[in-house]
Amino acid sequence: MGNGFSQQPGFLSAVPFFQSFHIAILGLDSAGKTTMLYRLRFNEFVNTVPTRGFNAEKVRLSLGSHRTSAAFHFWDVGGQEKLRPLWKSYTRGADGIVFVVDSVDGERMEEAKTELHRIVKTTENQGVPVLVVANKQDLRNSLALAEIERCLALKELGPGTPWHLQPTCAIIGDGLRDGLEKLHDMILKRRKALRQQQQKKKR
Ligand SMILES: Nc1nc2c(ncn2[C@@H]2O[C@H](COP(=O)(O)OP(=O)(O)O)[C@@H](O)[C@H]2O)c(=O)[nH]1
Ligand SMILES: [Mg+2]
Repeated sequence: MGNGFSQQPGFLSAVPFFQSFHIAILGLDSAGKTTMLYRLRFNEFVNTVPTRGFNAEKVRLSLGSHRTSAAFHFWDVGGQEKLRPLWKSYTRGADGIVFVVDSVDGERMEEAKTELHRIVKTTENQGVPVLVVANKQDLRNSLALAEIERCLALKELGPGTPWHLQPTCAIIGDGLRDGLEKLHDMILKRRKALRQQQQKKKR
């Protein structure tokens, strides 16, 4: 007899589609990752201390043109050099990566570029969308977006990795929501493409 659901696709499509995403927040130490996480979680500025391990928070956000409610599980991982080998374990199975850079730290832009490209090229991360966050844009001496795009060689991430560069100020939250909207879009597009690929294989 079955439960009849299969004959009633209209019923199922009326149930709001619940989305859940696993997002790894990476970047050099002091870029503003933890400040961003707490701004998203508590909607206020939280004074941070350097992250030794990781912070994890679940944040529910309404995104997209349909204002679909989605649960974001953020993993904010310490960015000090000795912690970077751990990044791989947090990006395993991630739907998206947020890579935060300090827009004032021109000296370490090259180092940020190396880490970004390394993590994106890890086999398990192939095709995972990346939101590159140019943080601390409130500071007078912050680098311009075009300059950051060039320093990080974003165009070289290859056609296989969707990315978006978002200017932000994590202490007041400017740009964070717009950035997440973009990341959400990129993740949904990728999921759709993967589904279509699987269907093709089945045929
Ligand atoms: N001016 C400014 N300072 C920021 C911003 N975001 C973070 N900070 C400061 O940068 C420092 C490092 O931030 P934190 O979140 O601990 O960096 P993390 O190591 O990447 O987690 C802290 O003193 C923050 O208050 C920002 O957008 N603008
Ligand atoms: Mg931190």
